[in-house]
Amino acid sequence: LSVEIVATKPYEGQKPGTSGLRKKVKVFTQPNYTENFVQCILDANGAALAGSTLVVGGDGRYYCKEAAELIVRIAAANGVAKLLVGQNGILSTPAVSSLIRHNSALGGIVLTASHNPGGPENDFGIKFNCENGGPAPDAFTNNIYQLSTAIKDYKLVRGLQIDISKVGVSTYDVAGKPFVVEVIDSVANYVRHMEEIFDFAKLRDFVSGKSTGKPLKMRIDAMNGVTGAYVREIFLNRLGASDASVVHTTPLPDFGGLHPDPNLTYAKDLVDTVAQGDYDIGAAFDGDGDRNMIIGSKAFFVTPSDSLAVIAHYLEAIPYFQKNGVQGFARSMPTASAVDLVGKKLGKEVFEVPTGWKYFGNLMDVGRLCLCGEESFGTGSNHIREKDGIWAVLAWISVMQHTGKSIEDILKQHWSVYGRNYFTRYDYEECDLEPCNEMMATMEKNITAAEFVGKNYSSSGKSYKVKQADNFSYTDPVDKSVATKQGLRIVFDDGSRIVMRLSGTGSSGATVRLYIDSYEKENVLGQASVMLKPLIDIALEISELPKFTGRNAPTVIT
Ligand code: VG1
Ligand code: CO
Repeated sequence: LSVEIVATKPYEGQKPGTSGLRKKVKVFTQPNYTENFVQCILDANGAALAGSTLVVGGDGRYYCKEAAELIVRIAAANGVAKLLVGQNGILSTPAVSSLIRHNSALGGIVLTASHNPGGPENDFGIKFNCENGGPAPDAFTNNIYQLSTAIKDYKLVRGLQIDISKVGVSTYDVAGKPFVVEVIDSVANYVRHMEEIFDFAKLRDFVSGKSTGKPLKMRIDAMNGVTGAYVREIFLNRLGASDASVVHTTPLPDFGGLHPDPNLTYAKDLVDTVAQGDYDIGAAFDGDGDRNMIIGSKAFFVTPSDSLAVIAHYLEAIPYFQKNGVQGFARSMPTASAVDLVGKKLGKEVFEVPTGWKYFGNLMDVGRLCLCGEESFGTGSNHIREKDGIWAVLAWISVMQHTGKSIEDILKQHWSVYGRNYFTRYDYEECDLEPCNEMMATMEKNITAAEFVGKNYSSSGKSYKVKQADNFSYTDPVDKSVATKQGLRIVFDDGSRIVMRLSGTGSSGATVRLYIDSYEKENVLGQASVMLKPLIDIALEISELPKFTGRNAPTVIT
């Protein structure tokens, strides 16, 4: 087979966001659009690319298969020695991360727009993960973007025929050199990895009811995303849960019209079902399987910030940590600081990084971080370099088994020890970009003015005094790289916080995210929406959000 050089022209806007490049399918299917971006990803690897192994797979959304086949032809032409491709192009994001690490691959190309809706009219995405299994850091993605603005041609082995629907190894001769494509079972490696981390025998006895006399009643909703295949193998086949425990387990190109974003709005079906039934635990994942939502009996909601703190508290219940020890913890800046309190009590380092999993990788690589999370339903550990939805559910079932308590009781006990961080996030989706930029600029100017610190704000009988305000910037403790403008942040005297930033994962317009975090030592059993109302009103006043966006209510509350 021979290599063809195809002339092309740059497209504007091939700039990866918080987690890869995400655009409408119609954008990706323009002539050479995907080809350009893939070529730039490969070029960004420089000399390391020749003779390397790469992992390729995605969440099964519309255009995944076509893109995977295209990547095979472009990678072959660029001197890559071997590709590991998920069967039918299917691999969850955590599975890709695990595969990269287990195969000492140079990296992986993940085909997903994560929690964004799929289908011909909706979103597609491409993300590159590096050698450590984690999302490419800023310097790397900036390089991809720079290359995309100047690309003149890409390489292609047009005649390479590949059938990714069948597991097996194919070897090709590309310009005199062997090129290997191994189509792999999408779930086998990941399931093995989970079995190394958790005590599956113990969990099986717990789930089936052998050790308690009563089967654990669960409802696991894969929302027609990629986790379906993994969920069936792990919860049904390995842990012996009943068939009715899992739903929506067929990955579909348009997610069957569902919006696989595990939160109280988009996973409403799960929440309603668990609220009405006699379930012990409910869980849902996003399209690519890195996010998770955990709810207890009667749909008792566990905020992701609390979930992280509870898992941190009980890490000793998980064999992986018994064996490897417990290093530090971390959370993204907008995430409520519940885990900080656990870290303090256990004498562990706690890091606060910008939004996006790529910022956790370095700390894990040098052995300072073993557990981290984000308020956006992301939880994970140093077993891989991505957040991991199924891992989080297995961690929670381990905690339930270990304590013998219900999810609600676990939380209530946690709050009685540590106090409670009430937290909410308001999303204003698909706003016009210009007024949002103006709003952020105005607010930044106001909150960084000298007289802002010390100011008092009151609402509904509660008063808050500004202690600190800035646009968050972060210096990576390991490689000293600096990330600036990571979100506007107002911290009050009592530790309560208002955070505001624009999303970096949308495919059109602007999404404003407003995060509210308020700590209470004693008053831990209140209702979050009531407790946070005064601070929300203050945030809307300071930001003048209704004026700039024309919105009087958020599109999603989590
Ligand atoms: C969002 C979340 C962020 C998460 C990112 C990727 O980013 O807020 O915490 O890391 O999505 O998650 P943004 O820039 O839209 O706020 V995933 O599951 O979509 O890869
Ligand atoms: Co995701």
